[in-house]
Order: sequence, then structure tokens, then C-alpha cells
Amino acid sequence: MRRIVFGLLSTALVAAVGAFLFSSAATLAAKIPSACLKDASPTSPHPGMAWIPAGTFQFGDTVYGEEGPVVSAHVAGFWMDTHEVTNAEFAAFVKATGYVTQAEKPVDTKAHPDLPPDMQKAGAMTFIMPKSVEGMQNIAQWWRYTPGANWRHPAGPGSSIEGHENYPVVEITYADALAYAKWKGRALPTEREWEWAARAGNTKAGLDHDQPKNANTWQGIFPVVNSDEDGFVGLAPAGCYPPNAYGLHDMIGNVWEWTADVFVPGHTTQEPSQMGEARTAMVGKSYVIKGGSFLCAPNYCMRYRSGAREPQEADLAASHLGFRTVLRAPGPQTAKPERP
Ligand SMILES: [Ca+2]
Ligand SMILES: [Ca+2]
Repeated sequence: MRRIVFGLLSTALVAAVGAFLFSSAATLAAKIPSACLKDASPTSPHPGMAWIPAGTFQFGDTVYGEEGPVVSAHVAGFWMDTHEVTNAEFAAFVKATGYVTQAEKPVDTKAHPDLPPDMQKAGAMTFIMPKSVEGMQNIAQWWRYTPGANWRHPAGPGSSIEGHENYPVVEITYADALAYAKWKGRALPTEREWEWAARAGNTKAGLDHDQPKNANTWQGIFPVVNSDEDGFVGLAPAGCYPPNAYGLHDMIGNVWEWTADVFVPGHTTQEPSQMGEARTAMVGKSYVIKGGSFLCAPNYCMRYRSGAREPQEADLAASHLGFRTVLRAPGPQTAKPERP
């Protein structure tokens, strides 16, 4: 399966991240300390979550083929994390449960029998900023499968999350994100829920095509020139940019975010047949990821939009991909405080 990894990457990982990201940590920390995370919902009955009201909206966009057609969609109200899940939050989960992420374990060669030896080792995808590129078709010029890369060592052996407690956790597979969500008594958002939350009440499609000013994306010519106008050449701590109208930070940019939906190209007018909690991480499946990352640039991967989407192989972790959770529970008028 993973012999097609780079094929999938050409669509699933066209945004891209990096090793340089953590090597430049000192520079980033000097600019804005690892402390941007703020609780945007201090009075919420579900701490760290904001209420997303029910709504009907135009689901999808028209920039890339897989985003269309734009269809009408309805979602019920739900609670959503105001931030991408952080290293500190994921560490608490691991400490409590002893959970071991997929990137920390050898690859399942029964599921992926044709992998070259290096890709059979435990590891994950890391972004390496090249000095130059020959065309943009071969994404192996900036993406690399790195043995030893995982959430504790996002850029591979020698890298660390020490001092990055407020940064979004990365190198997380779909199963890892789902395990965390279940431990919290929550779920991963459906694509519809995620997109509606990112719209923050705007029911129209296609009104957010411009590169956002208040989000961590890539300014300059990807992947060789990053002018750093938004303050971060790499990942930012969660919550450094203003929240949207629903109180959600970094829905657009910073890290891509897993959703619960199996990826199929394009939208249909039917609700996905596999909607709901019964879905599990299926080997060989790709899931929809949303929001773009700090590697999305105007010249490549204009996916810093609410309607943008990409497939991501379920069991392949990457350094530009994280997640946040949702809670399907009564709204703020009737909600009871969550038990600690
Ligand atoms: Ca940036
Ligand atoms: Ca994000």
C-alpha cells in the first residue's frame, strides 16, 4: 500500500511541513513564546470547547475539482475544541493510558507488503525545505519518510517537543486521533461539521479564497522561499492567531486536521453513508483532512480555505497534520458541566 505513498502524497500532502520547523524553534520561540494558547471559552460547561450552533450552508468550493460540487448541507449543533490538540494534551492521554502511536511501531508489512526496507521501519513523513527544486511534480523533493519520526520527535531522531507543550501535536494517524477522542469521551468532526465550524456562521461558499492574514500559512514561493510575514516559518503554538466568530483558533492553517469522513473525490447531495461513530481506522483507506497548514502558499496548495479538502492515508503520520475533537451534547442552554 505504501508503495503508493508518494502517489498519495502528491494529493494528500501537497501542502507540506518540516524538519526545519523544529530546528528553527529557538528563532520562533524568541519571536512569540510557546504560550500563545489561551482559553477562548473560559465559561464553557465543556472547558476548552465552544458551541457551534446548528446550520444549513453551502458545503464545498470550486478551486480544486475534489471540492465540488457545492451542495446544501445541514449539521446539528455540537461542541468543538477551540484549539488544535496540543502536545501537552496528547502527553496527558499517553501518560494516562500508555497508548503507543502508530508511528512509534513498525509498519504492518502484511498491510503494506511491498514497501522498501526504510519505509518498513517505525516513522513518519517530515518536510525538508529544499534549496531549489526541479519542477513541482516530484514532492519527494521536500517530503521524506523519516524512520524515528513520531509525535515525541516530530522531525525525527534528535528533535524534541520539549518547550513546545502548547504546539499542536503532529505525526498522528487517524487511529491515534480517534483513540484520543474516545478517551476524552468525544469524537472526530465529520467533514460537514468541520467546514461549518470554520465558516463561523457564513452560509455562502467561496468567500474565503484569499490567503488569510490572520492564520499560519506560507508567504513566498513554496517550497524554497518563506518570507515569514505571519511570524512563523514553521508551526506556531496553538492559539496565536485571533479566533473566528465561533471562538475557534487556527481552523485555517497551522496544522491540517483529521476528520471522521472517508475520502471520496467530490461531494454528493447525499449524506455520507458512513457518517457516525461506527467508523474505525481502516487500513488502506484515506480520510478527509481540512484547513490547510503552514505549508499552504498561493503558488501551491491554496487550501487555506474552509471548503478545501484532501485525502490522507489513514495510517500515515505527517509533520503538518494534527486534529481537534468534537462533543455531541446539549447546547449551552441545557448543558451540564463536564465531569473533570
Ligand atoms: Ca507561516
Ligand atoms: Ca488547523
